[in-house]
Amino acid sequence: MHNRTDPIIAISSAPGKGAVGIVRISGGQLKAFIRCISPTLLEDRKVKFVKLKDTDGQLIDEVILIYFCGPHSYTGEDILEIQGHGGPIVLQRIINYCLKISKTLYKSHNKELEVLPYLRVARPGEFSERAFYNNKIDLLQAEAISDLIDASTEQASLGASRSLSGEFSKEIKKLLEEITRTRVFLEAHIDFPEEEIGEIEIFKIKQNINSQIEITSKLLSKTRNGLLLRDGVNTVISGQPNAGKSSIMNELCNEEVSIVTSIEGTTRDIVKQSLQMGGIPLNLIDTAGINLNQSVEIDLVEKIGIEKAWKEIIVAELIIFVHDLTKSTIETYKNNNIEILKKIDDHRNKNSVILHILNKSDLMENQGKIDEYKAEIEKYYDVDSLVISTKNKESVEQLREKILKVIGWSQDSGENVYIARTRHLDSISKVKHHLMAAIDILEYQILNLELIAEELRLVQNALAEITGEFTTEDLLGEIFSKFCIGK
Ligand SMILES: Nc1nc2c(ncn2[C@@H]2O[C@H](COP(=O)(O)OP(=O)(O)O)[C@@H](O)[C@H]2O)c(=O)[nH]1
Ligand SMILES: [Mg+2]
Repeated sequence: MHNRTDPIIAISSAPGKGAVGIVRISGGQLKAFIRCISPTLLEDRKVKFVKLKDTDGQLIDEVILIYFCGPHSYTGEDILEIQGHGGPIVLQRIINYCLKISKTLYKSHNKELEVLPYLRVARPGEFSERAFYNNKIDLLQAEAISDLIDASTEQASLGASRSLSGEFSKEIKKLLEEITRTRVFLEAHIDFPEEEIGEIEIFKIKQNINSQIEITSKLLSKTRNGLLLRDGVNTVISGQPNAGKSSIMNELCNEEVSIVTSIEGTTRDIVKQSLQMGGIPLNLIDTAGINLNQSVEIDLVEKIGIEKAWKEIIVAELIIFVHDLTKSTIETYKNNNIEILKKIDDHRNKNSVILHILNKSDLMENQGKIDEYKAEIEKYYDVDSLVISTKNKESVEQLREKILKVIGWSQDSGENVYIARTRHLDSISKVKHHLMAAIDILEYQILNLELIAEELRLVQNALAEITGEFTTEDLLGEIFSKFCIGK
């Protein structure tokens, strides 16, 4: 376990080559160190041009130094940024030089001291971890920094900036304050039982908790959206051969990523493509059509393709199941769909969603037949479905809208969504659960203030878990270890 106060050093710019590269050092006191590498003293937040020379006098690089005096820095400690030329070797040489300098000795009060004892290379995320422990940012903001760097769509980037600016934290803290107030009110009555709680007080507590449940529900749906923004949706296109799966894949991707032919079994391997839909990252996977028709000979390659398709279905979050309308009156076709969908239902992730797409509407002369099949499907599977034709741009657009709808993305919330993680969703769900339990005690059980107060305490913990005030060391370690080095 590394010490949390050791000075740390790392390359903070992106790996690879660039015009400029940045080495960053953070530590409690960097003044003595700076004196060794800069001929003159550095002022807080002022830049200085320096020729960095190795101990043998060899020029390492011409650099710019920027000093941020703690606590007014990213980590809350002293920070020195060394901006050199952006090559991996030269930046590594700067690091090696700093590590060497840190071991040199200087005299102070007739004692010989190391310039910067314990300077070491930083672990991933260690600068941000320090910022968190020094109360410069809370955990939500620290995570937002990492998410901002990783954002794969503009919407995700906006959502991360919003979290980083503290908007998400503010909502959590406001809810926490409300709950604390209700709990204090309850505890006062527990501590002084002679002041018996009256009808009016109970009504007030109930009202407070109900309004907190309402706030939590809104927060929950916002968080779900934030999660979509960050993690995207693993989407598998499935169905029997020739239904138009690859055509749908190509239309959604706006390019020919999958081969489309009228020959059954054209798609054998899985085809993956990442795209964004309304700002949501979608990992789209086209698969081999599932062939149950025993009379058709399936070759070994197609068989492997179908096995791969099943593996993707099992982990998918959205399954787009494509029906071929032109076969909607063929009994064996329909029975095969029933059998495949039953198997999908048995194997899929519990939280996944199935979207039924009825394709090739352009080939149907009789609208009545389409309506009939749609009604049949919706009744049998108890779901909503969408009729499309991949040959028609308008219906592909409807498909896009439908996908966003079934994954739970509400367009209007796109404007003020915060980026979120599964752990936030879990904690907010916990908050709602304990608030409901508190109401349950109030309404249906013998009035027990201690039990209600206990539920509210659990709510407080769950909220504090989100901002990092009440988060275990292990979890914190895990969160920061996923950051990039130098951040
Ligand atoms: N007319 C028409 N043909 C389609 C439509 N969608 C797909 N097809 C055709 O159906 C055949 C099979 O399509 P494909 O996308 O390869 O199906 P997959 O086997 O499910 O991937 C190809 O000849 C496509 O051109 C559609 O909406 N209308
Ligand atoms: Mg295909």
